[in-house]
Amino acid sequence: MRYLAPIVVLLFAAVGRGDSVARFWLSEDNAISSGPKASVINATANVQKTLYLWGRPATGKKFVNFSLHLVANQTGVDFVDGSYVTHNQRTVGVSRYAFVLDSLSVPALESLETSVSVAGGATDTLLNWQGFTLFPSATERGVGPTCAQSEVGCFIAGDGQPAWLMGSLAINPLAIGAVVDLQLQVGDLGINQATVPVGDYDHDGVVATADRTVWSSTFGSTTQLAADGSASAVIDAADYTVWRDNLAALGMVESSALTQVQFGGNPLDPIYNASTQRSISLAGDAYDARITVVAPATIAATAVPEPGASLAAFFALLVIGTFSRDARAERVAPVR
Ligand SMILES: [Ca+2]
Ligand SMILES: [Ca+2]
Repeated sequence: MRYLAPIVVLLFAAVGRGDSVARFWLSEDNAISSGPKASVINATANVQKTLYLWGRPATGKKFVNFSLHLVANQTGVDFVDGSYVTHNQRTVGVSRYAFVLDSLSVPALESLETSVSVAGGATDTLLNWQGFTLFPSATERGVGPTCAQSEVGCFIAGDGQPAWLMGSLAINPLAIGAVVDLQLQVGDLGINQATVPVGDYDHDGVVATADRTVWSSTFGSTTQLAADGSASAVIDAADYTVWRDNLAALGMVESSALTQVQFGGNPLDPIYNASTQRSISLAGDAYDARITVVAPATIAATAVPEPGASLAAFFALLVIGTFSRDARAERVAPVR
């Protein structure tokens, strides 16, 4: 019994890491992410700022399609038209998403496209920020489960899990004093994932000869672990056996109903079903980014002095102190 508590804690830790949940979050970070979070941002009025969209599929899966909305809860921050980018290069010669255009579907199915709706000429709403790979292939592979193939914009986040840079947009803070909350929602066209079969070391959806090449080219490595099918933290003979035993296995594209999504970084935030809970923010969902618009002078007044300035002040005090001691010495000298 005495070992039960640690085991339960470990189980909760594994669940708490959201292994079965896909995640998206907003951040000012563009080079590496600390992991899922809700960002608190001070933004100077009329100075554009870039926000980055990060994503992480559920463990062992990859994003095939994603469609998101970004909504503001009030006026005061403008989403800059034409600044919306869906990051599509996976690695050299391989895209994350195919270009898709089907104007007959409702809403229109457009890959790597966004549309913006400004409700009542006031509160900005970015609709269908998305990318689609309808038929995963060697050249269009979605966003994988690990940073394994020198993918563009894939990093190990501060929590030790992979994080993918999915997109970016510019915002223009307008109304000084405004505190605007931004929230991500599942978009009109949902979010799909695909399972990555064991032995599919290049994440193209099938266990094939190319995966053996990944294994052989990284044999012995403890840092490039794409081909560590045995999960032993080293590329070894056991990984070849895993590959051989699963040769020709195929990944399965799952329906959006099987995709659970959490936005931001609060583990208590609601979990969305990517099929039935689109275009809504569920009750209790905390903001994904809170933008406080400040006047330029506010930032200057509260800025921390630079080290050089502190050093200059220190030397000024030193000089004054030395001068004061000398003056005292002169004053007391006649008494001696
Ligand atoms: Ca493969
Ligand atoms: Ca291994």
